[in-house]
Amino acid sequence: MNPRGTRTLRAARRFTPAAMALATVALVGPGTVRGADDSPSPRTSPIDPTTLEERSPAGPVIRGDLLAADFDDSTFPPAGWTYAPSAPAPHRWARTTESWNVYSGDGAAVIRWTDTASPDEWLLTPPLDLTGAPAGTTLSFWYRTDPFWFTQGSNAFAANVSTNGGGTWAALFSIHDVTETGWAWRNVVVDLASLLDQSAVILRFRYWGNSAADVALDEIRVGTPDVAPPANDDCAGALAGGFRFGPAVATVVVNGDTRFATHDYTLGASGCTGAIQTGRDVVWVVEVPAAHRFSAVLDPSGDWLGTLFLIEDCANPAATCVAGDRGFSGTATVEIANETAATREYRLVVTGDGTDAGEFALTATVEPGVAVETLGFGALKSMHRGAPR
Ligand SMILES: [Ca+2]
Ligand SMILES: [Ca+2]
Repeated sequence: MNPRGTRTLRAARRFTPAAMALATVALVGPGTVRGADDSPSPRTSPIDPTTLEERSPAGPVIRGDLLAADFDDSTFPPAGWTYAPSAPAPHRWARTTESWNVYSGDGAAVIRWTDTASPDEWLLTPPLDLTGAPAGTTLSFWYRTDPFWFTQGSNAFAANVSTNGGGTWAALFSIHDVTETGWAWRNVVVDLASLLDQSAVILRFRYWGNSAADVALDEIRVGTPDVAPPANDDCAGALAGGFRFGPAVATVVVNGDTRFATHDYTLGASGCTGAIQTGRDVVWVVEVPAAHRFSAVLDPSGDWLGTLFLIEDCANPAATCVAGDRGFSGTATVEIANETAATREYRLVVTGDGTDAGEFALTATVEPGVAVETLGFGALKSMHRGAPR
């Protein structure tokens, strides 16, 4: 519980000869990845998302009814925005289409670190009239960097607000407040309640200082949350709301939608779907009686890759995932046989490959049918009694 001490320790390590050698390697460019915990991360965005990608829990989807900048169009800065670069390219905000620097869509804004120039780059939104905007009006954006490189000197990445035409700025977000956990996409969500009487609100995305790291910026929205998350947005909601398959023998078809869910459960790179799950997710409780099996088929509607997996512990999905499927064939299927003499309980998580999300139909089946030779005596007894009601 001493972040500053941790940073100091890591900074000190960074200047040992061995660490410097690693740093030199790390700066070579594409293909470099972060090493063990004690070695420094690269300052340039690692390009291998299967090795490093992680995303902060996504908040609710914010509609861009007052402002939406996705950098998907080739115009930069976006129409109505203001940007006067102070540093030479590429150490200034610019549009990128590099997949690892794009959170969603076709493009994002990116700025490259430097130790020779002294960038102080202000990317400014058009003035926004927030008078009359509803309660709950929120700024949301995604950025990707390693906060470690902003923990020394006067380097910073920040979001600020001005209500007097840029005369003075107040803080909305600072990278200095972010826990140092390496390269990742992170979501910033700021309630703008204190600004709803202001008619000319300018937001600033500022990068300054040298010897920091690259920052990518995407999906900037000002508006209200779109739709409330579904009741089974997480394990607690699934349990409380009775979103449940089993223990009764049955085949059930339910419809769902992950687009307005939050992202709660991540498998990590070695997850049992064979991919990293970074999408919004919804959950069902699964009870499988002794000597029964459970299967589920996810059928996404529309153009998204649905993924589902079964976990035993919501607090530790990666370590307790017992079945998963990425769903490249259109549908995704999981199956588990309970070969024990007791009812087993799982959580079924429906999510998307990468950050995909959408509507879906889910067919879930609880049925008897574990091969007899694998059963213990208790399970056999349970089978003869039939399925619990
Ligand atoms: Ca984008
Ligand atoms: Ca969720």
